[in-house]
Amino acid sequence: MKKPVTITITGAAGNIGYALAFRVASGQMLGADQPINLNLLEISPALGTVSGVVMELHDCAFATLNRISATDDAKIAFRDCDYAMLVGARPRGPGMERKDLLLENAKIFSAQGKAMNEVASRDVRVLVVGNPANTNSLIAQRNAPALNPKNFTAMTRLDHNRGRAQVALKAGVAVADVRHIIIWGNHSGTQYPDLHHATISGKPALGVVGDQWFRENYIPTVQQRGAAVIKARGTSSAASAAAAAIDHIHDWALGSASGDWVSMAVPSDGSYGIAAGVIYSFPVTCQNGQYSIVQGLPIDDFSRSRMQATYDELCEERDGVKDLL
Ligand code: NAX
Repeated sequence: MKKPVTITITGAAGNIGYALAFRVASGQMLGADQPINLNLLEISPALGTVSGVVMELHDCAFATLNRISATDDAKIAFRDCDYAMLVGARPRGPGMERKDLLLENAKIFSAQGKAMNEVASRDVRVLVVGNPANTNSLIAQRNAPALNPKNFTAMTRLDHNRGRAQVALKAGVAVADVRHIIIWGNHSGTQYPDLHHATISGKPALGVVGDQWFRENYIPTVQQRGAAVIKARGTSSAASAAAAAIDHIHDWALGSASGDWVSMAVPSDGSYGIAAGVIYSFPVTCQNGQYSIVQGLPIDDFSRSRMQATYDELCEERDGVKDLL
């Protein structure tokens, strides 16, 4: 058996946390031969609920679950943590402006960044799911100067998976036939789901689905999918978000599928004219526990303007929390 890895999930009593913890504990993320120490972090009022999640995790008797703990103390939850899945965040309350939401969450992610800086594994890999995910990831990163800045990422894999499925549905093919989807930029309504490089069974996807459908249906459908799920279900995406979080860490740790790429929001290295340091979603491939931004894709004027709009929004978000960076 391998040495156990420690995974911290924040917001474990919430909707996504409940869908995520069991799949992580059962080995679906890092493999059936990888023992897991699971640390669940919640706020004090949710400790009762999370103790029920711990009971159920024990009751599953997963062979991969080595040890489990739940706490409201970040320094306990992140101790020696190898993977941090930061799901817990403050939801937008009635009358709350986007700016207030940004600031409330900024406090959470700066505190968690500081705690990881002190106690997490020096090689910890961080996935931020809680919104606004890209900016929360930036805040955590800037508050953890002793850790590798490249290891702070945010989740756009749900958008990527949504985009892939929409193309498969439109073309009447299996999801596996659809490759090279890209989500550029922010996990928000400005994200740019790009089909210019996508293929369906090896042929250019735009030739199959058409440029008009791409611009008028596909882009808004992927951008607004979260709102559509809330409207239909009365509550936000949970199982699909958990599945995407598992895909993100699985591929980062164990490698992405050959002959394809995935979307991850990662600190820019200046690729595609995006200023270095901005946590921006790019197409990436993963190998040996490292991701690399796919280089050299041609970008036309339409794509460039969409990529710029989502970049501008990220810069605005960053300016709104600059005191915490
Ligand atoms: P819930 O409100 O059901 O759960 C959030 C949980 O986080 C609660 O149990 C709460 O007590 C806990 N929490 C709050 N502050 C915390 C802190 N400081 N430390 C630890 N735990 C804390 O929300 P849920 O539906 O699970 O969504 C979680 C987050 O994911 C939200 O911010 C949501 O907007 C975001 N999403 C991000 C997505 C993405 O693709 N990046 C998609 C799905 C989702 O909308």
